[in-house]
Amino acid sequence: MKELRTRVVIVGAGPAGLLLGHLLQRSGVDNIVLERRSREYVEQRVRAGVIEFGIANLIEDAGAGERLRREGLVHHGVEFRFERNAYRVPLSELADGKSITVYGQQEVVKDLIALRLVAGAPLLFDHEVTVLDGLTSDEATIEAEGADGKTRISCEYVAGCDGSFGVASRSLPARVLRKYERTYPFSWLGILAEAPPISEELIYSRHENGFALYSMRSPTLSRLYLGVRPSETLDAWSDDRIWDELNTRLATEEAPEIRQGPIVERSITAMRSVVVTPMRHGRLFLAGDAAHIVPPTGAKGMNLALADVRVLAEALLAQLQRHDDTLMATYSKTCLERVWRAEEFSNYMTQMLHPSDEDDFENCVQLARLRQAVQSREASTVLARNYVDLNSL
Ligand code: RFL
Ligand code: PHB
Repeated sequence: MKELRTRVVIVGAGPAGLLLGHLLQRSGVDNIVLERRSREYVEQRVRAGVIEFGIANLIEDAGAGERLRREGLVHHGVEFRFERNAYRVPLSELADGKSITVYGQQEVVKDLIALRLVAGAPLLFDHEVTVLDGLTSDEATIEAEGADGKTRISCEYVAGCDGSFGVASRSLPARVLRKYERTYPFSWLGILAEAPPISEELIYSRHENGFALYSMRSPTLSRLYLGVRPSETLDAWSDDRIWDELNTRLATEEAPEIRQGPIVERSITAMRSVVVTPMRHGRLFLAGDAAHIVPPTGAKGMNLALADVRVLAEALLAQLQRHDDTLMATYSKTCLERVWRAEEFSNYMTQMLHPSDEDDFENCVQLARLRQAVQSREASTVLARNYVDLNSL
């Protein structure tokens, strides 16, 4: 077995783990990032696309925003469609001039990997962490398995940035762990299509047949989603059926039909809300999806993950450089207040936009909520502020 030592072991090279590794490295704190997948896999994994105002600044301040600023699409509004009408919520006007940036999560990941490789900092792909030990003793140890055998690393702290169902959250002892969960009776079928977007802004639509979302990645790539039943599989969704359903659900009196193009990626994702507490146990800190999942309707998952890292990097640096552990002591509480705000907003967006198959009372309430969201300045201001910058409010 190979034996290594470092100050912080980071489990997972998603946006959370990579940003944390970079922020620590930049301040002179040695760390090792371990990722169970290959570099190609994590760089191609299509996921989030909306970056909040304050999180785009965080990425830029970290020195990783050069391509994001050049290629990211800045949006000042978002559209809601229901009952065949379209309503624009002027995000920037309602949220102190702030905007969102549409830039793929895998592009953020590529940018952070490139920075790390230039710095020559250790980033071990194809290494799966299997054991976390010594979390409440003088030294933590982790074990990872790779093609070249096993590696054991001793360290002062472990950052569990290993996504949902990861080994890190499973290492919290049952007596301290509390998990809050909700599953929704929908999944999202997402596609990436080589077709120019039909709109300059995102469109969230509620139709009797279900939810639809029009998003994009670039002037030539569209990203679209359909709300489907959790039991559905991709075999039941031919390309024609996907496009027909998108056209039906996004239709208004005036809107043009969607531009179709080759579908280059497709997947179905279940919708869940999960919060794992506490986010710290001894030498272990959880960040990102390892600690919490939100349904994607609020576009908050990656933003939440990076916002955790903003707090965690500061807390670790205070301890490792100045022996000040006050920020570490409050890490879990500080993050969870924001996490629950994001859970609430994501739940609100989800419940407002996904019609129920069974409950017509619920459907009428949803429409009342949507009308209020787009017609009342107070309601649309709350929505806009949360959508644009919840994690930095
Ligand atoms: P990640 O990105 O899942 O990264 C975790 C990494 O850990 C690795 N790993 C391990 N490595 C070593 N040893 C082990 N034992 C390991 N176990 C796991 C994994 O391979 C992986 O590389 O978590 P992170 O960094 O916390 O980032 C969270 C985000 O990925 C997630 O919240 C977002 O993608 C959620 N999300 C969205 N978030 C937004 O902010 N805006 C959006 O518009 C948005 N849209 C979405 C989304 C998620 C979606 N899906 C597919 C879940 C749309 C969708 C459809
Ligand atoms: C995306 O572009 O992938 C996206 C946008 C908004 C969401 C979720 C996903 O709410």
